[in-house]
Amino acid sequence: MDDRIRGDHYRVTDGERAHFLEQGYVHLRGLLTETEVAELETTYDRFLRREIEVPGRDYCDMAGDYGRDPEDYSIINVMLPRRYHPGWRGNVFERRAAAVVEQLCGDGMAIDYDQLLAKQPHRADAVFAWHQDMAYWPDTPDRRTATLWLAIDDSTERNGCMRFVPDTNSEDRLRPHRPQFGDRGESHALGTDLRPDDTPVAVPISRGDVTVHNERVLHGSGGNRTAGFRRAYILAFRSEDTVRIERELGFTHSHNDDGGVLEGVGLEGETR
Ligand SMILES: O=C(O)CCC(=O)C(=O)O
Repeated sequence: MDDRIRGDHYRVTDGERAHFLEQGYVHLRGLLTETEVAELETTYDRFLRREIEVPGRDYCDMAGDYGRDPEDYSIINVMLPRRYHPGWRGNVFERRAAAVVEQLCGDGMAIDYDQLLAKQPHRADAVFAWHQDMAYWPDTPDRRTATLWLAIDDSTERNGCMRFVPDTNSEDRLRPHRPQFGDRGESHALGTDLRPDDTPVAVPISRGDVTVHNERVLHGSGGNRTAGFRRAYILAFRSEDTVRIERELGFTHSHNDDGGVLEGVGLEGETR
């Protein structure tokens, strides 16, 4: 076993922490062992086969509108798996992720939401538009955020690994975003255009590795040009205070909530 792992703990180096704080993201190798990933994968695939019920729009396509036939989804998005499968709460990914987040962000952090994003094989259109997560979320005083993106499959440039534009987290203003597939009642995805001087970095990672990013770094991913799935399991942590404020607003990250989409948040013309 990797000497960075001790039970639920995973040791983050000073260099990795500095990379996260300065560039807005970091790649952490071997957060989970093969045995640990394989155990999570069993439940993950039950979600994909729809053996675990996920109601309404919490099972949707992030590369199309809500009306798309599930058989034709390009990026299967399962929102809030721990809500629909309580047996996942407290799993090894949640525990080890919490240890990472404490080292990157300090204490008083909580899971805000979890999510599965699976790109179907041979789907050039399984493109996740360039965005900053903050464009989707309410503004709150405590902006600490760490989103862990766990690779269930090796994630490569050919199957659509994560790409980041380093240091965009330190820009004063959020970029202007717009809905990608109709209005926000018809699909969830928001996107923004790259600027000529943006220099994206592709971050291929192995099964069991994570990338961790903050709420303001610009990121996205390309289509899947391979014969296999590109499966990711995501855990987003924000401060306990922020999560409390979100819930008071009725914002739970469920696409089924009335408060699931905040009108005007992050859209073109808004400055924050
Ligand atoms: O899985 C992807 O390709 C994109 C995920 C993403 O944007 C996120 O987790 O914030």
